[in-house]
Amino acid sequence: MSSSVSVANDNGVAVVTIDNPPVNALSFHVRKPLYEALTALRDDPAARAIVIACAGRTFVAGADITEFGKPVEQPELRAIIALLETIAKPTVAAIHGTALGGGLELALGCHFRVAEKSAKLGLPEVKLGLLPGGGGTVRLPRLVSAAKALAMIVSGTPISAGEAKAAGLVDDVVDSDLLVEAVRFASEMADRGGPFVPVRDRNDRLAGTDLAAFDAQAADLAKKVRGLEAPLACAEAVRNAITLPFDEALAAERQLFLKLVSGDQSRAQRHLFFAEREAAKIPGKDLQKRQIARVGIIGAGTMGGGIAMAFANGGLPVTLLETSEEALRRGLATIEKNYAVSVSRGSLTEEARRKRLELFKGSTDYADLAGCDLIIEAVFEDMAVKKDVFGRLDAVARPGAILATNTSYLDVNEIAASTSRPQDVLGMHFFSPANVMKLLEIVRAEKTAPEVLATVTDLARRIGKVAVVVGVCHGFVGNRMLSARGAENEALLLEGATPAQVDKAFTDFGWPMGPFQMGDLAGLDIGWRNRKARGQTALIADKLCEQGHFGQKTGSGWYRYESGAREPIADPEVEALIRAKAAELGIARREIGAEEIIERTLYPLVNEGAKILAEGIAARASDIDVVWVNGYGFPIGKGGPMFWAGLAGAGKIVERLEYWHRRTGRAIFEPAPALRRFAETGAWEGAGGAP
Ligand code: T1G
Repeated sequence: MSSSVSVANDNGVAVVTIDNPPVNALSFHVRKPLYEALTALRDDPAARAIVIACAGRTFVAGADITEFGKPVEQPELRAIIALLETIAKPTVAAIHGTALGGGLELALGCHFRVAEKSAKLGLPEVKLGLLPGGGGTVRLPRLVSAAKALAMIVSGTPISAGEAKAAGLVDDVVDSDLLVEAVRFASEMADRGGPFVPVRDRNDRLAGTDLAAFDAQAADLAKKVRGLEAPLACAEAVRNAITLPFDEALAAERQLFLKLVSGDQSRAQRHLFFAEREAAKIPGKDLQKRQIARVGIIGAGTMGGGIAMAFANGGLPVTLLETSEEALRRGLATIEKNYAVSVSRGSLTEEARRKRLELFKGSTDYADLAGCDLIIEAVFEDMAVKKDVFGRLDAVARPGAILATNTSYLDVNEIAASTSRPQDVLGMHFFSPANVMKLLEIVRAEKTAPEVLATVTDLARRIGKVAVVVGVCHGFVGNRMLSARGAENEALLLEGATPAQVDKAFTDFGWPMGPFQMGDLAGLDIGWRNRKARGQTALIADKLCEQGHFGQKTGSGWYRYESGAREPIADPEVEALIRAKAAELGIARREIGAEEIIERTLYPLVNEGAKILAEGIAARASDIDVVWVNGYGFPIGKGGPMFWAGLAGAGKIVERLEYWHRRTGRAIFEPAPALRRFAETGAWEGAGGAP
């Protein structure tokens, strides 16, 4: 056989082992020998049964995503599964790690599935803008019911081996010796004798499916997809499994798959899949990562408390430091309340809550941080306060401890320089709520040691964060580009748009909400305080704040809110204020369409990204995409601002920026040289490259 597929005979049971590190993806060089092995074993009298297993850390984690968009080499996965279903002797999939996508579909081609207790099984194709293309939408419902299959396929979330057993997806769950147990199972089946019914011919679970209930479930799921095609295609394919004969449903699945795989949304989501993994790679050979066994957090406010929870959720003990017992008690009480809410919502068990709270140690004494391997400061956003904290940290922290600041804006180099160990200092910019938001901007200061970056990037994965390393500049990558995206917001209002029109252009584009509704959610007073601190103004927003309209928390901001409700209601007083300001400034108002709104907000966003790339603040264009998708709600179906620029046409973006630059004279519209080069070459500088 080949290096990727080997066959052994264990007392008459043929064991076919796939070995294609790191995740046994079903690349062509696996599919071909696998097909040949199964063909040979089908008619081999020496093989009474067949077990398909994988070497390494996981069962097959799917088709090879890097092969999508390229000419398909035969045999395809579907042919291997069709072959499997012609085999009369019992076939068993031995599942460990993660059986995902094409991997689970391969297992569904077997008569039986035996899984290790810790295994996970799922069809996550929807997260790549696809649907299961190897028969998963037609075979899975035949085992677990249409409703369960719909939930699994539209969410893409894997289930545990235990849940899979309960659902009828796997036949046995074993604690250990998976291969021994799978061979024993296969041998017993062979002893018992056939006929062995392939999944394609098992219709009991589908018979009597309540189609109306199914359609209601699908309609409910469709509400949450915000313009993404794949979830809707997934629901349609599973419905076909209920209403059509097997082969017709399978053919329909194929057509839906081919349409999605060549579409922009899937290309965007596949780009993000690899971009997130690329972002986590720190240049430098054999970097010695440091041990992180205990974390210290300074400041138990909203950010400090959320950060502490993120680490406890990742299983790490946390020392939470505050200036007073009273402040500490307040911070710990908020954490306890947050966990209690999660338990009441059923997203956390009582046992897990208890275990996580045991990981917290409160203190008001800096000396208690001496045992921490990483200490993150989350205190008031003031340079003098930060320097004082880092000076005290420098005195108590053990040698080799990593010192991090959670600043959103301040100069991390200046903070590092206030210690005797700048090589151990960096920024860890969490996003609020820090225990929920996935993005972590890791800010590399001039002297930050590479192994410190590598240690913290690794740690980010351990606590379920998506990490991106960025350089030091005002607002780093995310907030700096956010300012560019928002620079025209007020001008658009003064010239004739309403907050609702601007927000609708954003939600139609695919954002969860527009800038004005987002402002009201976050609180307009935060931006107001920052502007005042930097001597900047915003004509209308400042006026609203002076009148005490801070957004949802005061019941009115850019919109009005019924008491306690979150639904924004257009406020005629705000529109009157805008009109009055425009008249005062002699600005003629006119109709402003969605296209113009997107041009004057998202084109400057891309343009600022190009500057950031050229300055080396971001190493790759794809890093910027990861920041915006995971931290600012940029629609995943568009791949992030830099990927989207390729889809939208960089030439057109440059042309329209030039137009607005000529018309307004405003610097944010002056096309950046890196954007012009992207328009010419189709490739962004840096490792990211063109879509
Ligand atoms: N194809 C190609 N490369 C893959 C891959 C795949 N399916 N999965 C992972 N890799 C690479 C990844 O890029 C990284 O490379 C390395 O493996 C380790 O991955 C017909 C249409 C399995 C849970 O969506 O979710 O089947 O950066 O860093 O954190 O219906 O990888 O080292 O060079 O993520 O331990 C469906 C995708 C495909 C699962 C492991 N399957 N993979 O996580 O490691 S579509 C998926 C994952 C399909 C069929 C269809 C995770 C993982 P590098 P990693 P990890």
